[in-house]
Amino acid sequence: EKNIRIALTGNPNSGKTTIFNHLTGTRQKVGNWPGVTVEKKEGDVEKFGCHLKIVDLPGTYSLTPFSIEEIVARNYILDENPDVVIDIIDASNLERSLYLANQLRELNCKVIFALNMADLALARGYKIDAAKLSELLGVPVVFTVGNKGQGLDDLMKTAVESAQIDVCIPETRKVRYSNDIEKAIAELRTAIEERTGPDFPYDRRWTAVKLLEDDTIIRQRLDELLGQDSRELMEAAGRLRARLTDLFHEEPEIVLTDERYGFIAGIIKEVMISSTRRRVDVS
Ligand code: GDP
Ligand code: K
Ligand code: MG
Repeated sequence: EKNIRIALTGNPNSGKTTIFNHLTGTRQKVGNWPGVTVEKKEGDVEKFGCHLKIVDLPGTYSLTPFSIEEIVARNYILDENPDVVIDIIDASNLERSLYLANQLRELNCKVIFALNMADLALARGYKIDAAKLSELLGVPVVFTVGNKGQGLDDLMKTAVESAQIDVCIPETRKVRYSNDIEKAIAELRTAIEERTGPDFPYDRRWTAVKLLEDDTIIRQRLDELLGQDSRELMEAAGRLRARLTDLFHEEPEIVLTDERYGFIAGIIKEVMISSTRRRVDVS
């Protein structure tokens, strides 16, 4: 019997816990993440002849390690390497959800999207072209209504299938930053490639991006993994950061974030069919 480890991610209130409860029923283990008072929920499910171990990660809007929830969620994905990550997306708030979704894609973990709250999206008159979204982002997409259990079988089937095939998101489907940033990423990526072997645990493009953003946790991890080589990488990253700051008059992490939002806005334009959109929010 095959063991498959599944992690649920998503923005707060996207329906993660609702879906987790539906999937695992009473077979749940509740505790805390090591060292922090953030709740950890795990559950075991037998399905499609597989043993599924499902973990409900803390809700976050991003994987930029600013909050303890973001750090816990990102560390889990980096260290535990789940076979598949299910990102629970609030389909009635697609644009907001895509920032995290896109960061998961950059991390190069295996990810599928649950477009949850499909009922609310429909009630608000949002029509989402799921096939297009899936094609543009290179990620399987399944509609769900978590509190009614709708779509969850389909979701689990897609998760189990994804976990068992060797796919990754093509580079052409990832965010392309502006030329000067791409040049810096390429330079740093080459430097990383020169100093790392086949057992280097992280995606190299992603690592280059994190160093350009001066991500403290990733700097520490590289220091532990690579020693002297990591100091050379930090120096290279420092030079490139200075060059980009000169060019953009802004720190690279700000520019990169802006460009990610630009990429997402472009995706939204292509997948939202909003001619029937009407406001139902009461203010
Ligand atoms: P979490 O913060 O991501 O764990 O979100 P929860 O699972 O706590 O869900 C937040 C709220 O959304 C709860 O009141 C759920 O009952 C509700 N909810 C979850 N999924 C759906 C859905 O597909 N449609 C609707 N209308 N409500 C949902
Ligand atoms: K909640
Ligand atoms: Mg929750």
